[in-house]
Amino acid sequence: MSMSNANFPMDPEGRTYHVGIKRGELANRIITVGDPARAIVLSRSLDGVDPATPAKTVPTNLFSHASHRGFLTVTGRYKGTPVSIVAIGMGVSMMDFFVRECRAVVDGPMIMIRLGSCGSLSDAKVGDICVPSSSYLVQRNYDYFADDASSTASPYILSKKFDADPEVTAMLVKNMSAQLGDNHVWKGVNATADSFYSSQGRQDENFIDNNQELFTELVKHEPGTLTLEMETFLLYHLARTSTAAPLKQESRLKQEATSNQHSIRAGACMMVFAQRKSNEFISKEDVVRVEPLAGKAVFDSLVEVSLGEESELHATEGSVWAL
Ligand code: R1P
Repeated sequence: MSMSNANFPMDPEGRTYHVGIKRGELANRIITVGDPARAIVLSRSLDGVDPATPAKTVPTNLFSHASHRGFLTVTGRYKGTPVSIVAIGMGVSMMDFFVRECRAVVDGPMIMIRLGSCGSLSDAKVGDICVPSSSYLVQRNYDYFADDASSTASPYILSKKFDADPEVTAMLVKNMSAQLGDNHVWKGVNATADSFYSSQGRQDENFIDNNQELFTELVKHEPGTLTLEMETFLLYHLARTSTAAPLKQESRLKQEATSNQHSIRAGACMMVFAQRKSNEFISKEDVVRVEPLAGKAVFDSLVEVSLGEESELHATEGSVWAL
């Protein structure tokens, strides 16, 4: 398919280049996951789904679109409210494609909540849920490893923290506790790493990583560090740097009145898959038990948060959830 506009490529139908969605296919309330299989599990909680739908299949009453770059979008309703699920794969680059391309095809305020998996640096056990109220970025310092490196800089660079939306975080903690019990829900700080291995302190004898002291450095940088994963920082960062909601023409005046607001509210929660202190990894049975419960808590949070009157600006006519 030919694209136009090198600055923000779209096809003649208005589909974005990577996520592959167009106006009318995406709700302004989105749950984002890494694994497409998780998106399909979560889609079973949406309204009107036939419980006999075969596993690994998107229910036929929902809209779904799989893009050529590996993004899967599912749109339907939860308790009557339009919601979308978008599986993005792994890493901050994929989060960047997701947030920017979804923002480009929806009018008005949006809420985006990530339901991911993570490693725990704290006492949170495999199968527990962590809800980060903020996140920082851990980047491999490539220059440190250069042949002519002369600096005494650290092999890993740790950024400042960016915050989640406090109301979304509180809602997630409340709804996760209702699904899984208070003693399985943890609140704290997340570290998003730019890789799964070296920047998360994994030891690999095939490479020079100089990461033996990384966990100590993370806790020194931010004592509340609970978790390590690969996307949340960028979601919080882009929400914080989003400009005022792009509204329909008739609402421009209202937009001017609220021009100092960000158009995206973000939150995240992660299931602990890897316990980095005990070196334990989650069982398949625990994933099957926890994923749908965590998904319901996120959907409940997505639809309970008020986006204000602008959230009704979507034309449901011509949109996939009006079918
Ligand atoms: C690594 O295995 C992947 O799992 C975690 C990390 O952030 C990374 O994307 O999250 P997801 O399960 O959401 O993909």
